[in-house]
Amino acid sequence: MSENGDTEEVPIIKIPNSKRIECLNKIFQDEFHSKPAFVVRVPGRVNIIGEHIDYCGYPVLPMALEQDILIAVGLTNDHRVYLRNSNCKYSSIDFEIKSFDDIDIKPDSNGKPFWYNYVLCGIKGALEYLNNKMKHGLQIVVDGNIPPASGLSSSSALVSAACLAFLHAQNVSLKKTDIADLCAKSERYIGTQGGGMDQAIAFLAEKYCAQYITWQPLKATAVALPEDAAFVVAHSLAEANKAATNDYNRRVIECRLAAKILVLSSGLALNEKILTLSRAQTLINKDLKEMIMLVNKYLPKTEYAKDEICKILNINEEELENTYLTPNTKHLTEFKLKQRALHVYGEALRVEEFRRTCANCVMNGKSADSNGMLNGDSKKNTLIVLGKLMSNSHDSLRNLYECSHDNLDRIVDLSVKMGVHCRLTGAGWGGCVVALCPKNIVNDYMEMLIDEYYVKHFNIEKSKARSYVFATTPNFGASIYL
Ligand code: ADP
Ligand code: NG1
Ligand code: MG
Repeated sequence: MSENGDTEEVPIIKIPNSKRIECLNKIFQDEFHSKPAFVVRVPGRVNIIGEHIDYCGYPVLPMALEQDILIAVGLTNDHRVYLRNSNCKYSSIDFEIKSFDDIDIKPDSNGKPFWYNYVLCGIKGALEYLNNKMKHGLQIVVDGNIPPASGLSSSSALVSAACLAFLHAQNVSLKKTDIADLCAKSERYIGTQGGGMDQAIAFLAEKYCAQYITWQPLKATAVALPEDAAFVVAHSLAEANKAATNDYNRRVIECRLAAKILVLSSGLALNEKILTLSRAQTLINKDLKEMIMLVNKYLPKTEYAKDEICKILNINEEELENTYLTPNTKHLTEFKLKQRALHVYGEALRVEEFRRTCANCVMNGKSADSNGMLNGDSKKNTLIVLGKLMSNSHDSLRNLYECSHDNLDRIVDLSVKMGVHCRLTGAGWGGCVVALCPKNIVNDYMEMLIDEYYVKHFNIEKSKARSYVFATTPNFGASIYL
C-alpha cells in the first residue's frame, strides 16, 4: 500500500501522439488559427464501493477511467474565455471574465445546467483562489469521451479540467490535494452539494490501483484489487443530470438532519450547526454497528415532517430553511432520515470490509507462492465476499437511498443470474453499473449483457450495443500535456 498525493503537483508530461490529440489540435487550429499552448487531461472515474457517503465524511473507493476530458488551451492577452467543444451538440460561447463574483452560474429555463456552466464553475473557483488576479484569457476546445450524466463523473472531469487549465494559464500550480479540494468547492457552484470524491480521484488516481479516499485532510491510499477480478461498466441507457433535479441535494440535507437529531437525542450539547453523519459518530463515540442501532432507536419513523424536525431541533422553519436546506430543497415538507442514515452507516461498513478483504487477498497472495497466486479456494472466497458487498450496496441504494432506476435493477438481476455481482455507480437515478466479474468469464458476461439487455430488451444493434459495456482497470489521474 502506498500513500500518495499530498505533496505532488499535477504532472506536466510530453503530449502523447494519438489520433484524438491530432483531431483536437486540428479543431483548435481551425477555430483559433494557432496551435494550443498546452492540453490538460482529467479522467472520469468509476466508484467501486462507497456510494453517497463522501458528503457524510466517510471513505470511498473509486478508480480513474481511461475515458477523460481533454481541454486544449491557447493564451490571449484579454480577459475573455473563448469556449468551443469538439462535439457540435455543445454550442460555442465567449465570455468576458471580470471577477469571480461576477460569474453568475444559472441553469436554463427548465433548471438544467448549460454545458458551459461546468467550465464556468472551474474558472470561478480558480479566480476566487487567485483573488481575481488574471494574466491571460483563454481559447478553449473541450473534447470528452466520458458518457455524460451516467455516474462516471463527466461533470467533475470537466469542472476540474477547466480549473486546472485556467490556473496553469495563469502560471499557477497547486498540490494535487489542494486542487482537488478547490475543484470540489468549485463544482458546488452548479448547485449540488457534492462530497469531493470525483475531484479527489481525478487528481489522486494511480495506474493499477484503486484509491481509498479519506477526508479532512484529503488523502488517497492505494488499494490493490484482486488479480482475478475484472471490473465491468455497463450503461443502463438512462441518463440523469444531477444538477437538474433536487434528488441529490435532498439526500445531502436528509443526512445532515439525521446527524443533528442523532447527536441531540444522545443528550450531547451541540455548538456545530452543520453536521455530517461521520461527525455525529465521532461525537457520540460509537462504532458503525452501534450507530445503526442508534438510528433505529432515535429515528424510528419512516418519514419526518418539517414541523416535526423543527420541534426536535428546537428551531423555527425559517432557521431550518436558512441553515440546513439548500435553495432547491427549501420547499420540501417530508424527509426520510432513518433510511438515509441506515444506508450511510451500512455503506461505510461495507467500504471497510471491501478494503480489508482486498488487503488480505494481497497479503495471502504474497504468502501463497512465489508468483503471489492464491490457491483456488481463497481466491474464490475473496471474490464471493467482495461480490456480496457490491450486491448489498446496490440493495441499500435501491431500497434505503431510493436512487436506483428500473434499468439499473434489470442489469443487476441479469448479472446475478450469471453469478456476477454489481451495483449502481455514481449518484444513480440512471447511469451505469459496475460489476465485479471473475476474469475468466468477463467476455461471456459482457456478451450476455449485450444479448439480453441491449439487443433483446432495447432492440439495439449488436455493434452499437458493444459501445455501452467495457471492462476497465485503474488508470492515471490528471495531467498537463506540453
Ligand atoms: P456525471 O455523472 O457524468 O458527472 P452530471 O449530471 O453530474 O453527470 O453531469 C453531466 C453534465 O456534464 C452533462 O449534462 C453536460 O452538461 C456536462 N458534460 C459532460 N461531458 C461533457 C462534454 N464532453 N462536453 C460538454 N459538456 C459535458
Ligand atoms: P456523479 O454521479 O458523478 O455526479 C455524485 C457526486 C459525488 C458522490 C456521488 C455518489 C458530485 C460532483 N459528485 O457523482 O460526490 O456523492 O454522486 O456517491 O457532486
Ligand atoms: Mg457529476
